[in-house]
Amino acid sequence: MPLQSVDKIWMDGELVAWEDAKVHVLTHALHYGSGVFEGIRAYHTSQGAAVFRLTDHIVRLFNSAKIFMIDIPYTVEEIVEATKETVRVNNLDSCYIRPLVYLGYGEMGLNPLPCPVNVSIAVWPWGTYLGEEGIKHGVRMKISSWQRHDPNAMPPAAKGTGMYINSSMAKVEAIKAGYDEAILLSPQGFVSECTGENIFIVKHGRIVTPPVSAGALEGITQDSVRTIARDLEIEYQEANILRSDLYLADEAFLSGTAAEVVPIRSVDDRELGEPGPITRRIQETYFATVKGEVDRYKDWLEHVNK
Ligand code: PPE
Repeated sequence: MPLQSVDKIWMDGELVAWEDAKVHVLTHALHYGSGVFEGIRAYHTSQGAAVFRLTDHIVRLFNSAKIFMIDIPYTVEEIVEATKETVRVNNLDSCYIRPLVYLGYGEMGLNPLPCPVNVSIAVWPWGTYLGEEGIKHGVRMKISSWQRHDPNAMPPAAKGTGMYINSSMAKVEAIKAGYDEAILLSPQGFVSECTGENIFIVKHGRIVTPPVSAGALEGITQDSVRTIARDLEIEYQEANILRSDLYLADEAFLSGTAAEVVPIRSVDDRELGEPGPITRRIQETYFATVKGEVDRYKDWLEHVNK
């Protein structure tokens, strides 16, 4: 998806012109993947742009940094404010937001501790990640031959930049084979998640999603789905899922900030068909929520003009 440029990017406390937001080729993170990031979305609401669960995302950014022992030279509140400012100055009504904390220029080698820590926040307009068709009729999934991280090789709770090579390999494999997206299994053989989304099945009226121990990121959209399901009185459970559970599910869907809530129409060519009723209800409520149309979830929206 080609980037659509905007005016400014926040870099280490300053708003710089989009085309000047550059780094040195010896930036540590470029060589070793030593960074952590977030993916956030701002939506158009009746009170202007609002960032969905902004503070929760920034807290997770700090947690990712803690796991890798990266000291962010700002507070959560400062990054929250800087994020709002970046959306505001670019005059965007809705956009994707990418805060990035990365080890910068000045040191090389595998000891990251002496490296400078840099922070940037970029925003850009980003449409539906898996396509309009996908949102409406579901996406075709392939179980990847690549496994999700073993928790003792790479910590699934962290959104580390380098960890995403694993996702990219799975994505390429799926696309080359003619599918939309990949599903990764844990080293123990359980369903973990997708390349950048959590996964859910619906069986006998109950939503089931894999636990963190299966290597999935604790998704903020996943948590929103949990809350929405609870309020709609739909049973929701975290449990290990087998590959065959996907094939035999009544419904399945995925969730993530970039992807939002997307139905799954087939897994390894086993058809699940058009989106089912539970998937639809969750999806509709989620889209209404992010636009500020559901009163009980108004606190999830952090308005940029307040
Ligand atoms: N699992 C992974 C591996 C993941 O990267 C994401 C977000 C999720 C689950 C869902 O988490 P959440 O966004 O909190 O609901 N992936 C981000 C990056 C995607 C990208 O292509 O880049 C995102 O959706 O912004």
